[in-house]
Amino acid sequence: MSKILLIGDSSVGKTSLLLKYADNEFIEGMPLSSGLAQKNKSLIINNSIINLSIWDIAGTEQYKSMTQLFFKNGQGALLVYDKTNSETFNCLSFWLNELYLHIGSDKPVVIIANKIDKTEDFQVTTEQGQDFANSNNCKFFEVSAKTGDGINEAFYSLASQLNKNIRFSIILDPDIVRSKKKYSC
Ligand SMILES: Nc1nc2c(ncn2[C@@H]2O[C@H](COP(=O)(O)OP(=O)(O)O)[C@@H](O)[C@H]2O)c(=O)[nH]1
Ligand SMILES: [Mg+2]
Repeated sequence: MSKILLIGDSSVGKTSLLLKYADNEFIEGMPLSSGLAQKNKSLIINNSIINLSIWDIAGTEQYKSMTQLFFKNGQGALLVYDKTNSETFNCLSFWLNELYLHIGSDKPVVIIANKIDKTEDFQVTTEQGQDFANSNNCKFFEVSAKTGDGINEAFYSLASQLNKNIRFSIILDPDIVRSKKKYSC
């Protein structure tokens, strides 16, 4: 089971993305949630099953006390902003820094621009989002928790990077590296 985190400013649509992805549900004007939510979802990548445990956090007052529990053993994250609210885009660096502090800078992060169904209200261009993602070595997806557009692709991307990380950690296992050396030198 790989624990992945949904993170980003309040109201960007983190809980909506979780509900849409895990349960195919969308609630218009969803009441503000608080506390931790968690859902499991499995997907198949290259013939192997990846089990995701997806964690969502809400509520600014409670945020601090739940921080440790939320981040603990996080293997990667979906960092979400709202394409119709540039303030949430401007906070991406803050959240990225939080992630790196708590789960390490070696973990995959996918940047998500949500609410692309609200085409009249865009405040952040695709290029701005893509540039931010590129300069931070992250993949980038534009999605809508309302229509479902792009969501599977975003989660699949993160899951496949977790897969690679697992492979890397096997390849880089010092014992294996040592034993390889023994035989090849
Ligand atoms: N139109 C539209 N509204 C959305 C979308 N995602 C979330 N919302 C709405 O935005 C508000 C905040 O969403 P929520 O999931 O609670 O955000 P959170 O605070 O990040 O968990 C709710 O009223 C949602 O119904 C989306 O993709 N499109
Ligand atoms: Mg929420």
